[in-house]
Amino acid sequence: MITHTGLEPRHREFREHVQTFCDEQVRPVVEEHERKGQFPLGLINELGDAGLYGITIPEEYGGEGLDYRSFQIAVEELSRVWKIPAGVVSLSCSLVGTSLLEFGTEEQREEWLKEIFTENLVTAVSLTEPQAGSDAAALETTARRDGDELVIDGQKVWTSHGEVADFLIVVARTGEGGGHHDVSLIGIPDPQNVDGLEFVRDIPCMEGDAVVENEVKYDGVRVPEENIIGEEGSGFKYIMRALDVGRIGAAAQGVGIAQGAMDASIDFADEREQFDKPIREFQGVSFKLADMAMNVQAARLLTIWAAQNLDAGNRVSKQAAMAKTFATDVAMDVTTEAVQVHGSRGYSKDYPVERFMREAKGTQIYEGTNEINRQVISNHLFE
Ligand code: COS
Repeated sequence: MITHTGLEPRHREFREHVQTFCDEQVRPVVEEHERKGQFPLGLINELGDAGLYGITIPEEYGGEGLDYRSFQIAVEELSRVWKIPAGVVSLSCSLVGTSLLEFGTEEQREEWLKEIFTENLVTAVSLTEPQAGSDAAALETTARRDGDELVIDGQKVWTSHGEVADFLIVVARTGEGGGHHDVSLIGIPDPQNVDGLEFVRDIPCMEGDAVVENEVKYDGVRVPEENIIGEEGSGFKYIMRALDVGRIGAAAQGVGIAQGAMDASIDFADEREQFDKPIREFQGVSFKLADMAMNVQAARLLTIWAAQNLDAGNRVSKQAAMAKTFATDVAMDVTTEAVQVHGSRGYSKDYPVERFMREAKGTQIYEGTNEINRQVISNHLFE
């Protein structure tokens, strides 16, 4: 049965559960963490205890065994309050979860995937390099064989959660072929205690200091050759496939951020009075709110469509790119207008909308810039 909210009862209950979690565990800690520039490590355990970490990971590997529709709901509702925990959930279920679940060996799933989601471990993926961002296949980090070990050398940037991660996947070249054909994914457990692996710095970001984005140096890092995830040389396709899922996560973040900014704008426009009436009675404000409502709902429906396609077992490169691009562009527009509706208060840090605006900007860039995602969409139009 579909309810008037468009949610099946199980998804409606799940959404209420996430909202309760956000009210009790996330909302009270956002301000302090943001002010101190502290990554919310403690929240990850609480997410796990509440069944909100390994959402799409099968129960046999420590997850919740839920669908991507639930993933979309959780990431959206968390982002509506604070994007950082939503980003942790999204990355662990998508880039890391998908890579291990779909392409890892049974041993890797048993050993790594299960531990990540049983112990609520923080995960990271080292893909982007200074000269290989949008052109991901141009990466230069190498993993050369030495006996039954791999020796990894290179430099990465934008490794989210790197310095707090308990498990990391590095994307590196394991052959001489060039292009995307000799790229492999390599699992590195306990990356904080690996010789030659250095988290050089936490890149200061527009989003704020609580977010962790590392520059990472790999200087002769040795791991067993069994740490290659799935087939050697297939890593580029694996990470592209995982990025399809990650882009649905980014889309859900965009929807949540936009919804959070819209909620705040509605409250503010109702309370704030100028010229003896609430500012929502001025068309200059009320039309902004109407546009926000239309665009947020359109972005949500596109994201749900992408998630449902993934649940149906379809390849979702086009759908995920469409949802990601549209929803994150909406997030940027809505948050910018939300600051405007709040006037000078919106420009201050006393209200949450300036943070939503900073959060929105990142979503247009990570998980593939919106320009690259438009390229992915248009490529699929000619198939
Ligand atoms: N799922 C499965 N396979 C995929 C895929 C996907 N979503 N996307 C591409 N592939 C495969 C292609 O089918 C192709 O395989 P074949 O060699 O068998 O034909 C191979 O991967 C290479 O694809 P393509 O030629 O399209 O690769 P490009 O080097 O042109 O790169 C883009 C494509 C630009 C789309 C890719 O580099 C990209 O997404 N860049 C952005 C990177 C990004 O999102 N970074 C953010 C990281 S956040 S951790």
